[in-house]
Amino acid sequence: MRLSILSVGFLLCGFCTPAFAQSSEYITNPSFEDTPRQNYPPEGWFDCSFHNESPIDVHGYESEFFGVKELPADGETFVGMVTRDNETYEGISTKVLQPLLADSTYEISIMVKQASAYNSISRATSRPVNYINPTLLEAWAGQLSCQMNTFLWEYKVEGYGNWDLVTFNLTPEKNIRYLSLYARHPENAEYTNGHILIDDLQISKVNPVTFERY
Ligand SMILES: [Ca+2]
Repeated sequence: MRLSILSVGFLLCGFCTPAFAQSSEYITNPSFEDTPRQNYPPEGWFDCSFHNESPIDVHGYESEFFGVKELPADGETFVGMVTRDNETYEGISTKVLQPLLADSTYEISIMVKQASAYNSISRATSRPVNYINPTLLEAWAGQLSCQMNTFLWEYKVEGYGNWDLVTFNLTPEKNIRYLSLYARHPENAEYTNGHILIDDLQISKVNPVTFERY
């Protein structure tokens, strides 16, 4: 009888939304885990896309949305965000579980890459194109979701390759309650069709170095 209950439980879970979204000390679902699907942010994240434009996508290895067939850097799924030739771009935002405190220092890392293909329709020409142009990943802080109040850092992704581990230290001037990640057009460039894939966001507090006096 016990085996039967376990079997039923296992079968039922096959139809459930995967409960693999995990939390870190600061971020809900830092690995962007969810059921692969188009136009929907992963659990714990808000979509920051433009009105009348499609939201971001959650990709898995088997989903192949827009021709993307990449292995996750962590877990089962990752996020894809695009820039477009009509000047729009995509982003996601989350409320940090505990504020990143002013005058404290945090180490933040994230895995970033481009796929070899991200096939969609040009908004400018209505023709199929590969959204493969260089793209910036930008991080912003705000007091509300998707707010771009304080620019934190950026990283340029250019061309197909392996996952890049991007690490930087952040010392906020004000407490940060919302963290937002955007795909943006490179500065001084035309408004091009590009994309970035992101996975495995990590935030840890850097303890100040103390010196003992003898
Ligand atoms: Ca992941």
